[in-house]
Amino acid sequence: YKNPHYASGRTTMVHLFEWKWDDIADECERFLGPRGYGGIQISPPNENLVIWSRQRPWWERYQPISYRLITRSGNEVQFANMVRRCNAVGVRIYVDAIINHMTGTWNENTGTGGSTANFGQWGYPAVPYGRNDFNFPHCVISGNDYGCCPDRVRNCELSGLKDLNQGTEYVRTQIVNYMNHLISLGVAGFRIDAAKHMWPGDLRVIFDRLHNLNTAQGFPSGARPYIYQEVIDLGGEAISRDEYTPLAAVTEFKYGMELSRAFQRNNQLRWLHNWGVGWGLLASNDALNFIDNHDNQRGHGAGGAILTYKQAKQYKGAIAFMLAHPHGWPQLMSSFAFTDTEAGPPMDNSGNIISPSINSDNSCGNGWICEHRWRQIYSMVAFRNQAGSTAVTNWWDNGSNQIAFCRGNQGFVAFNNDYWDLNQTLQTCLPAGNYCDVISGEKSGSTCTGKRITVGSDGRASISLGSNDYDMVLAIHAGTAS
Ligand code: QV4
Ligand code: CA
Repeated sequence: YKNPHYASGRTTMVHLFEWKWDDIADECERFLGPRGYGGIQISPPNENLVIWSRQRPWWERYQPISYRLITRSGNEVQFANMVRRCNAVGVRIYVDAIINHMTGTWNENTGTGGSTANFGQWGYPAVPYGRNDFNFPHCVISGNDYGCCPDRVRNCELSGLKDLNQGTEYVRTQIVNYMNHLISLGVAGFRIDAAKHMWPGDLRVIFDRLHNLNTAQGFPSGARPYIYQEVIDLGGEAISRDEYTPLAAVTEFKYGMELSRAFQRNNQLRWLHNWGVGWGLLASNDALNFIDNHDNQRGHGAGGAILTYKQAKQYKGAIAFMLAHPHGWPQLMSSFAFTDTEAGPPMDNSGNIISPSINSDNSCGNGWICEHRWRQIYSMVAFRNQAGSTAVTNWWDNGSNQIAFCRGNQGFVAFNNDYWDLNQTLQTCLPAGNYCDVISGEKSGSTCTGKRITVGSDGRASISLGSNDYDMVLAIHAGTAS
């Protein structure tokens, strides 16, 4: 369950938070496929409770009312189309699977597909689930429980969300059927929402009953779904990520927390010389790495000052480091703009999501940030693809916040997060020639719109990064030679 089954040469997925299926299909064909993206995490595709009383917050999608594939993002026909069109251009789809719970208790009780619920009876007729399918006696997780009581974290309600009992055969079957339905439609794997709140033994049974990936959609025969479990483990809790790595991959929340600290100058970049397990991170193949996710970019989930699109220069620095460094499997966040941390995506008065518009400079409009379309970000996806399995070599630092390293003889990257300029002759490990920096510009045809770097026959080049430059990163790779 730890192989994302990317198409050959691809390495990176992006979370297209709250995007509609038709728009994702277009985005695969016009941008993600051609730019070398490996996959997409989509918002939960199953029917959720409609919560008008809170102006249709983004988090209504984390309150399932059935496993029918009908949401604000689209219906089952649109879903199947998206998966097929994305797979056809080498981009995989990973589903955010909400299997720990159903809805909370609300006055409204209708779903995005018209299904209803009877909260007082734990009744979800469109599955169907009833009282016996939920943990009993009823209890709600409190903050203290995380420190002491794994049984309460797993058998009580997370934020009042009705807690399914995955220990029963019936519940397991409903969940497995839902996930196998998605596999039959061609998805490549799953994010397991709230995995910490389920027993590892129950998850193992569920994972082992999943079908192999659909060979008709280009997967090799015998391929198991890629699974990454959402377990927030920043240390100090009764439940550890290590209980889940024997099953499948795990979200590595320490990754973005530490890099956000460093790129906000609360730690020096030079200490990143042994980034990886030396920092207490998960083993590389176990880790789904990211800087921000849809929760912590808006103060939900794990706390801490996480970098987001709102601090663009530092954020692009942290993202570039993540994509330049070989540890783990990276995931990018693609956001809609927000100030209200509860607000849902751009929508019209009827609650329909408004599609992103695409500007001539590749950026998005209509309230969508589209970090994945920022040149400094998509160019580093190409850098990572080019670097492949090469190691970090020739680490250099100035004893402070200026660092540089090579990826074998495929790529070279430098960072300047100091208050003074970087002007150094550094070893790039690349063959002699002219290269185009993919951060300050890009190579288009035979011209370079960014900084031109000349690598000598000894592999060395003169590298400049002003402290007031628009970006703090410089990156060249074998794919940008001229
Ligand atoms: C409220 C009260 C409760 C009360 C309940 C009574 O707060 O104390 O018991 O009413 O019904 C929303 C509201 C929340 C409300 C709840 C139930 O914010 O106030 O409870 O609904 O109706 C997202 C949001 C939550 C949201 C939830 C469901 O973050 O705010 O709750 O969706 O709509 C821990 C977990 C981790 C989790 C993280 C947020 O270990 O697993 O918290 N992360 C994942 C997702 C996240 C999602 C969920 C889990 C739940 O990434 O987006 O929560 O599916 O760290
Ligand atoms: Ca639970």
